[in-house]
Amino acid sequence: MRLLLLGAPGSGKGTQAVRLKDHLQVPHISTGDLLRAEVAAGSPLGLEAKEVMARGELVSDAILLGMLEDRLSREDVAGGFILDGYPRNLAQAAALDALLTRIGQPMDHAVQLAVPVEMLVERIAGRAQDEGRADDNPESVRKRLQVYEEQTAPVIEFYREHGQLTVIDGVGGMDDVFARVVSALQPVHPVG
Ligand code: B4P
Repeated sequence: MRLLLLGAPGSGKGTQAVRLKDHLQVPHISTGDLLRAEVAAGSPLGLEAKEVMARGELVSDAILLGMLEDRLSREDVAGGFILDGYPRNLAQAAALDALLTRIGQPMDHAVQLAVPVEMLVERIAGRAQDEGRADDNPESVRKRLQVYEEQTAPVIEFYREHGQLTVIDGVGGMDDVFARVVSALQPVHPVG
């Protein structure tokens, strides 16, 4: 299965993707994790991305597409994958569409985790205390939410217009949200 997870920062994409990867037995591709690995390795790409991420802005589309093409060319995605964190703007959505068409692996599901903004802020503040991620400070969080509204929210409409979108209530315990996503992925059997 090829699954796209959409949602604002703090909506639980990364959290659910880790559970879904075990359930579906497919790799989890998080562009945030790929970028953080480059930053940790101190690669030229990581050095370029580090400040941009800390400010809560988007890293360049060209870098992201190159990284994604590279990751999707690996053998372990032959049986499917969970993509989390990409696309984050309409240009990335169009690039992903073209890439998946070219490699003959169209997306099966696009799932949005819907969470009110006050709860997003609360969750990220919790993670800031637990993990101390560089972009979880209040100023970057404000910027990330603004970038989400301006650039990523239109991506949700892109998948809605393509008839691929399922919206899931992302409020509740992690197990409850997981159960909702899994049930949305079940094939619908016509009655009668
Ligand atoms: P990401 O790593 O994607 O970070 P994120 O949007 O904050 O989501 P994440 O998946 O980590 O958090 P989650 O909601 O699971 O991106 C970071 C940065 O990388 C971006 O700002 C950008 O600079 C760059 N980047 C990444 N992709 C890019 C792209 N395509 N183009 C350009 N730049 C890109 O969880 C948040 C917290 O909520 C956790 O602490 C979790 O424990 C908690 N939580 C989750 N579910 C919960 C629940 N049900 N109840 C209570 N708490 C919950």
